[in-house]
Amino acid sequence: MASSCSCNDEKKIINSTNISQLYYTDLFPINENGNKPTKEFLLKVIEICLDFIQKSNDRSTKVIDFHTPEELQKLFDFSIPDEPLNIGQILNDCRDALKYQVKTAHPHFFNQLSCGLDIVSLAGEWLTAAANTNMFTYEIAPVFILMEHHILKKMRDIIGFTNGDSILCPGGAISNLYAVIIARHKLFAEYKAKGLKALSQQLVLFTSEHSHYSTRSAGAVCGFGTDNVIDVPCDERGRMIPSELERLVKETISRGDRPFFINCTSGTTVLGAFDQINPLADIADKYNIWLHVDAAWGGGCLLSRKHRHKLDGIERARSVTWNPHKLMSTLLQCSTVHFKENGLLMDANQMCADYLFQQDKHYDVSYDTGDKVIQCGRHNDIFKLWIMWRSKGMEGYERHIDHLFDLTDYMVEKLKDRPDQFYLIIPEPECVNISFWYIPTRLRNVPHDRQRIQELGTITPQLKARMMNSGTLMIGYQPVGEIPNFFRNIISNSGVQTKDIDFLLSELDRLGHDL
Ligand code: HLD
Repeated sequence: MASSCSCNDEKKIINSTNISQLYYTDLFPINENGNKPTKEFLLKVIEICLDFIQKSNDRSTKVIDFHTPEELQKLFDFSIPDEPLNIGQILNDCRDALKYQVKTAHPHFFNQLSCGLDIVSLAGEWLTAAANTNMFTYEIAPVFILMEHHILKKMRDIIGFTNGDSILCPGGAISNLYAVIIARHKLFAEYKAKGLKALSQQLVLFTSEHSHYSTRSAGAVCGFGTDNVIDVPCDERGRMIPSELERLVKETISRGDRPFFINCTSGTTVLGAFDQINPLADIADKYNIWLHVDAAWGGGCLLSRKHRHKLDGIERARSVTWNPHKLMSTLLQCSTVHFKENGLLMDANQMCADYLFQQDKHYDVSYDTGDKVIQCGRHNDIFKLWIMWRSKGMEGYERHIDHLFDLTDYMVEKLKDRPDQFYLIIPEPECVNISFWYIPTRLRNVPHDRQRIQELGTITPQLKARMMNSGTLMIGYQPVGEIPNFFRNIISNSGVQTKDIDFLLSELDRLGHDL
């Protein structure tokens, strides 16, 4: 560590034009005079990030430089050395990490529910990292706690909850877990102290067969067991069938068990289906069952006058999950859960740790939100949402959502124009998920029977492998129930244009016609 931390050398080091030879000890906070090298180092890191962002927005670059895990272990030095590495090496490490990273902001990346990179939200994430605070008390995060308060109230207003409470969570699955915990608390408040013995009946949860696996996971985590999370059949568009739900609820009651939680999905992960909330809410009311709406994916539609109707009846739910890091394009992660009734989160989860949540502080301790949650420390996920929302305003966000759906319509039209090459599984998608098979030349003029469907299911992962190896395009695939592997294309990057959809279709044909 030749140049590190020798105070006599400090002036020489700081005046040096080559920061590569410096060490972490020459930067803040070890070097209290480290302003200049710290600034130079961070500006270089920003340059590396800007280069990555510029390439991600350049359609002539690849989406991915794919290597197998074995190859990447050889290409990249993951080891921790005994001796400190100099800043030059640290900058190289930063560059290399991004070199092999998938460009999820590239307009030819259609692989995940969260695509794209909003620049204002990114600025928010950078500022958040600089502030580096924990979100458990007002004491150490006053501005960000009040920001959460305002934005979460705004989101509840948009949902149609006139009162209530909310919290930001690490991901939609945990948001859904909170809903189950709070529903259980509402029914059996003594569970908190007495545990499983407090449950006088077997509690049963209902969710559609197409819903996210997190309701099942919450059933396992909360002590009900996955056998007591019942999959409700769906119609051909992937929406829960209300009459099937009622049949299963009645069956549960006749067994002597207690139906207690209905998870209604607004935007299923694969097909993008919206369960019809009102008929499910009628059943929830009739049998006094907690209704949760998992709008992790589709919640963004609430910002659009054109698409909001897909969530009609959402205000009848007792809880709602809504992830701004999906349709709203806030940087990962940003996930919220909202409750119609105020006070339940605190009541269910409060542990009153007196080294954090002292009740005799000199301010209103209801702003110490850390005692409402099961996780203690919370990352600041609000600033990147707040600043992005301010930059767009309500109008800009509506345009953002409408643009994604307009492009989806465009792509569906183009697929319908080429029925020899593409087979749409859901002809009229409800969300920005487009489910389809690509048909290679040899399967074009054959009947669409079981055998062709099986072959298309085999071809799909082969075409995905070609995409990854060529690095030009990424689209996800999966089977659903009886339907073998098919592509699920997601348009959630507001930078995508019609020319990118045109590229997607011709690139699939270029890569796959001879399969
Ligand atoms: O469960 C999730 C599935 C996906 C996806 O298929 O892209 C959650 C997310 O994405 C996500 O972005 O939080």
